[in-house]
Order: sequence, then C-alpha cells, then structure tokens
Amino acid sequence: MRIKRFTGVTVREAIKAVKEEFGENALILSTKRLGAGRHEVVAAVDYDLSAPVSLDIEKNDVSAGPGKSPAGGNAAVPDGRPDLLAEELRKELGELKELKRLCMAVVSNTGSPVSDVFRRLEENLAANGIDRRLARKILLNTLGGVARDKASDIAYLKSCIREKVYERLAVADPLSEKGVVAFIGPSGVGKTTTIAKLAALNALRKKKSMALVTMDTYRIAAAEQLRIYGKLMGVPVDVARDPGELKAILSVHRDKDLVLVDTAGRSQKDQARMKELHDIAGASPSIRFNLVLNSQTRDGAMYDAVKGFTALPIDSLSFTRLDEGEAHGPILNAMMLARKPVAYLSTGSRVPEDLEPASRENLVKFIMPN
Ligand SMILES: Nc1nc2c(ncn2[C@@H]2O[C@H](COP(=O)(O)OP(=O)(O)OP(=O)(O)O)[C@@H](O)[C@H]2O)c(=O)[nH]1
Ligand SMILES: [Mg+2]
Repeated sequence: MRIKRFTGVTVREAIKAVKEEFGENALILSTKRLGAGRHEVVAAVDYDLSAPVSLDIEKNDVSAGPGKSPAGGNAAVPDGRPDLLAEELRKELGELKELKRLCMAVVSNTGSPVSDVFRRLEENLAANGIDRRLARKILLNTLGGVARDKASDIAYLKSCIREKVYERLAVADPLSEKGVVAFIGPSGVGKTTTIAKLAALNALRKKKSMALVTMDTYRIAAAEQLRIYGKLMGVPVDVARDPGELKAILSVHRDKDLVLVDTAGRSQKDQARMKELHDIAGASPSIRFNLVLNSQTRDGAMYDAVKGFTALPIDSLSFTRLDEGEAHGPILNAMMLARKPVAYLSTGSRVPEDLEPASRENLVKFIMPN
C-alpha cells in the first residue's frame, strides 16, 4: 500500500490531486484543516485492508504549485455543479472514514482477510449496477453485524445483504385511491405505454371509471397514440394544452375513479419545459406525480434525471425496460437518491401484459439476482 499526504487550498483541491495521482480507487484516510486556506488529505492506494498500515507518508503540496485557486475561493468544478460536487465529496468522505473504521474493527476482531471478502461483495453489487458508494454503505451496514465465524462465508453474507436491501425498499400503488396521477420523465422512457397498460388493467380488468388526458402537444403523433389506446379500452381521451385547460378537463372528470395524465418527455436540463411541469403541480395541487425512469440508465445520467425531476413534488417512481438488461441496480440507486417508493415495473412493450406492480419481493430479485 502507498500512503501519501496531499495538501491544497481546499479539501476539494487536495482530493482532486489524490484522484489525479492515485486514481478513483484511492482511499481517503483522513482530512485535516492545517490553518487558514490549507487542508491536508491523507490517501492510500493499492490498499489491502487487512495488511498492517505503513505510515511512510510522502509529501505533496498542490497549493504551492502554479494555477492554484485563490485562498478561500471555490475551486473551479469542470461540470459547473459546485454544490452537488461538494455534497458528493462530503458524503464520500464520511463513508470512507466509516469504511476504514469498520475494517479496522473487523480485522482486529477476527483477524480475517476482510478486504478480499469486501472487494468480492462490492464487485458483485457493482456488477449488478449498484453505485459503488451505495454498495459500500450497504456492506458497512451488513458486515458490521455479522458473526465472527461467518465473516468469510460469501453465500451467507449475500443473503444478509439481500435482507438489508429488502428492508430499505419501499413500494406504493398511486392508483389504489381515487384521483389524478400524472406520469412525467425523460423522453422515450415509456410513459405513454405505461399509462396504456395501467388504463387497460384498471378500466378493463378492475372496471374502474377512467379518463386519460395528454399534455404532450409537442409530438404530432403523441395525442393520436393515446387516443388509439383509449378507443381500444373505451376510455375517453382529452388533450390539455396548458395547466388551465387541464384544470377544466379535470373538473369535467371529477367523478371518475382515476384520471391518468400523460406529459411530453423532456430533459431535466430544459428549464422552460420543467417549469411547465411545476405549473401543472401549482394548478392542480391534488395531482400525484409518478416519475418514470428507464432502468437501464446508468450512473451520472440516472443521477441527473432523478435530481432534475425530484425538484418536482414526486410521489412515486416507475421503472421501464427491465427486459433490456440483466443488471437492475440503477433502480436501487434512483430509489435511494429520490427517497420515493416504487410503483410499477415495466418488463416489455406489450400492453398490458408487461407491467408488474412493484413489490419488495420482485424488486430485491431484480436488484440482487445473484
Ligand atoms: N423493451 C421495452 N420497450 C418499452 C418498454 N416500455 C415502453 N417501451 C417502448 O418504448 C418506446 C417508447 O415508449 P413511449 O411509451 O412512447 O415512451 P414515452 O416516454 O411516452 O415517450 P415520449 O412521450 O416521446 O417522451 C415504444 O416503442 C414502447 O413500445 C419496456 O418496458 N420495455
Ligand atoms: Mg409519450
């Protein structure tokens, strides 16, 4: 293991230097404020958490080099999101400190090579698409309570992890109560198809009185797409061009058991179109919002989608395209980030067959299949 001390004007700057030299897998061992405008970060790389730690610290002072940030100022952040990055770094630091503490405790209690077990489990969770930081957090929570003689039993540890994940899962059915539910989310994720499936299940099978409303007046074929589904199911379909029209339409359908509102797919970066969604929430406060996400969306793209849309009053999440991949960890990533329950899982494009209400049982099977 190599251990080295990095210093910088800000912790962020010192961590940047750590990542540049040691890469993404560097383990942050400690951070310390040295004085006004100087912070120290001690980092390790190629670490074996069961090996004795060498304290042979090399020096590196990034604050002394050219191009340093002005003292006390915010270091430039490449993607222009200083707040998010600072929040992420704070979380990461906390988790890594916790990880170090736990590993020290496990090593001293059991003397077992915990790093191998930890790495194998972390790789397993990451291979299922679970964010590495979340994976570490789950491992920390799970391994902390494992009995000494079970500390290297991978199959047993996986069953403990599955239990921990299960405990964290939350589900909800927004259509179980009478009311209006709007489906929002990025373009092409499957909002309209999900609505069609739900309309078929509720109108045809459960005999509920329903109406569909589309607010997608951007795509020429969008209203037509919903009208065709509506016709097949004997459900009226209306078009609302703005929140005012939506309010009027909802008033006409106030006696219906369920009104499902389809919205145009949009990028969370499109401020004008995100504002329209805010306006819908403002005009009809009783609408419940379901955020539809593609379960195959990875890492930063999922993070951006969830962060962007949860600025709205989201009640629940749905995930589509579970048929298109084997790793469904991004569902857990999105759930933990949004802190919202999951409503529906879409496993294909067939209406209405390919839709399952989410349950903690089917979610855990999708998220941790092996
Ligand atoms: N494989 C697969 N395809 C799906 C699923 N859900 C929807 N689709 C397909 O994805 C395509 C887009 O679906 P839409 O329901 O139109 O998506 P949308 O979110 O309404 O799209 P926009 O309104 O353009 O934002 C269609 O071809 C659907 O048949 C799913 O779970 N799995
Ligand atoms: Mg659509």
